[in-house]
Amino acid sequence: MTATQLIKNYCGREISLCNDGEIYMAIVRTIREIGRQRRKKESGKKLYYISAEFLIGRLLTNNLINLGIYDEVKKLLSDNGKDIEKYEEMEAEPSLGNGGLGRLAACFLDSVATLDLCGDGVGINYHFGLFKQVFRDNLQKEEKNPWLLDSGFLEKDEKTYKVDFGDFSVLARLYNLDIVGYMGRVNKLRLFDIDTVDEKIVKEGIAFDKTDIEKNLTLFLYPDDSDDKGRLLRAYQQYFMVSAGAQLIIDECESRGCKLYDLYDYAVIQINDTHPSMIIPELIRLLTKKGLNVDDAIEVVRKSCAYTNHTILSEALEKWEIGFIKKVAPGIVPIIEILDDRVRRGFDDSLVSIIDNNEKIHMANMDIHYSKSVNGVAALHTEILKNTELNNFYRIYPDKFNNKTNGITFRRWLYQANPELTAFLKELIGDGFMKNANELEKLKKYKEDKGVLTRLIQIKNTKKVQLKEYIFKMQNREMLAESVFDMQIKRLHEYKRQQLNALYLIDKYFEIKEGEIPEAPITAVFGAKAAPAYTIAKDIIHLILCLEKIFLSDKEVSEHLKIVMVENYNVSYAEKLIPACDISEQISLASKEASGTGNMKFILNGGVILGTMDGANVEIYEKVGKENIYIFGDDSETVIKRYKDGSYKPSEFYENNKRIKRAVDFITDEKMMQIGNEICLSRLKNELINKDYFMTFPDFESYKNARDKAISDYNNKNEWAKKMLMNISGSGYFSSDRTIEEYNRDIWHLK
Ligand code: 26Q
Repeated sequence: MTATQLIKNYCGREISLCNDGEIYMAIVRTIREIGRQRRKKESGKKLYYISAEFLIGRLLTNNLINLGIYDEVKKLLSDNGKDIEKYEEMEAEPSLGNGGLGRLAACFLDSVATLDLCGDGVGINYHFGLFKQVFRDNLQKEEKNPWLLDSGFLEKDEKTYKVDFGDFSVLARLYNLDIVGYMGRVNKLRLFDIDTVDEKIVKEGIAFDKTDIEKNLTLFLYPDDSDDKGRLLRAYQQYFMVSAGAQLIIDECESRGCKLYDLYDYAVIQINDTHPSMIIPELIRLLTKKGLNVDDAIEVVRKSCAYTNHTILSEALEKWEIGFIKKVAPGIVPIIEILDDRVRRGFDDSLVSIIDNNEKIHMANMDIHYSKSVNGVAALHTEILKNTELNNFYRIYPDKFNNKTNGITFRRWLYQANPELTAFLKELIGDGFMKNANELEKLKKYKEDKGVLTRLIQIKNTKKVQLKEYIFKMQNREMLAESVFDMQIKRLHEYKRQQLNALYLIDKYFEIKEGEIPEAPITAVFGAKAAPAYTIAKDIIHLILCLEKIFLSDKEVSEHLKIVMVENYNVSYAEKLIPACDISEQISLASKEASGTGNMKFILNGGVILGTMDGANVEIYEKVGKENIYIFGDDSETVIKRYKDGSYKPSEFYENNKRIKRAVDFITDEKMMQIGNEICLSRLKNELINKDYFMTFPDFESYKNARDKAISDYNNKNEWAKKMLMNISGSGYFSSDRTIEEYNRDIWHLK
């Protein structure tokens, strides 16, 4: 049956007579039905991508595109007087992730299915997911983010698995979501939940009783872990995910013919950062329960697991107190002790042991010893891991370490987010790039073609006008479509340096007040959530929101400089923002951003990067050429050296650099105090002057110069459009199809 027939059937009567809810559900059921038909029988080896986050975004449009029925459905609806956009907007965005790591997992699942590989995601079905961000009194407030009822894509499975915690057991219930490859196969995202969870226990904002595990286990992603109760809940979540996941894997492999001692021929388990690391001891435990001896179980697991590191920040290199794990998952403690004992006997280096002298378990260390592959996510990041952070491990296992530079799915970040640009590219170079992203290079020959460059500018303007209208609708904020759209949209973190961006904007404000008008009006867009317990990050949001108000109410300033901070930045918002961006801010302190993937989405849509030589920016620089990217700031070697010798004194910069002092002092200026919170603002100011751990001041001047230059260059439309074109044509390498082909070639060996 065609999509048209299916939708008509599910509607049960004339489409034009149905209400929106009925039509929405008919589309969803049609997608599910066609998905069912495209599912393939599984045999042999399968990938299990296990992750605490899957930031998949809305599914309706994506699935219609990937099934190849978008145009058909759109026409059917419009023939009946309905606009497809309405149904696209009705879908609640699944709230199952936070940032880059979760979005990467989603892009990977898309590419795995598109490349016709057999592989599922494994994670948790969080009812309220990551919190919903609202702004009140220029502060971030957190609210619950219910999404389950308004999605329709999640399907309950009859499978359940018993998970034994130290003091009680729960039944893990499986839910499935179809992952539809582009003209490819259909895989699944497997999400575990418990039936006893009780949404009603969430009272004010996102506050709830953290001790009532049977009621709260799957409510939130990353519950506040600033106290022991919160940390304990995180440990329960992690063990829940890996125990149910391990049972599912063993179950499925056995049904495909696995005899357990050959598990690695049936499963490859990619561990996404350390959140799922307990799957290693859990699998060993389960295999020994099923009769394997410990030595065999360890070897089987080592050959089945692979670990990806996404950060070198110490906060994310998880360490669990052994006492916690004894309470949550006593069954794996003796296994972890055996694993640690073997390491200690094998290597005379306490830095590579699993359990340290403070009785803490270093999850990454366990991953590295007991998996077959360790990868970083961009060339620079992998080099830093090998040469500094994980050097002791690299010297033991040089062959395990490998790089897999991140990528993004072009289906969502080009075809879906920017149909106007996609259509134009097809016109120019045919549709070969849709299967082979490297064909975007063909665009280079149009570098001097005025007609092509003009069209690129027109498309960018179209996307800017669309965004302007959307933001007006959502936040009642006016934007000038003719201004430079400069964007920094990512998790809020000091190392990403939203504060550096804000200091520039304060400096610009002073320049304007002194009559120095920017060469083009500037709209600085921010989108960022701060972890609820991350005080300084919330202070930075407060600063940005206050600046937004001050600039807006100042007539001299507002026509030249505006800030727009979007509320509750998420994947759906990103799809609207990215195609409309002129300058993309990728300004992390060199050496700190493992890769970044937003950077890739921007260049694919003709946004020009203003950034440091960090993460994947380094590789983007190589692909697009130095005239087409604005690089500033100290490089990673300088930064690493400065940390080592402890020579950085922010107060010296503050005292000696007038611009820096003026901008920093403004944080507690009278104007700020009138609308801001004194405690937050003083705290932030002090932090900068006395600590500035992520070294914003040393990069300030070169950042200012580079940003001013970019804004001035923007005025030369033709030259700017050339940069856009070179960015688009150099972006093919950053397709997640390329990344997944490399994972499969080097690690997974599927098919
Ligand atoms: C750790 C301990 C306790 C609580 C929370 C966490 C925690 C939570 C989330 C640690 C890390 C994360 C998320 C990390 C993340 O998103 N990393 C990003 O991964 C992207 C994909 O590889 C990279 O492109 C980004 O550079 C990296 O920041």
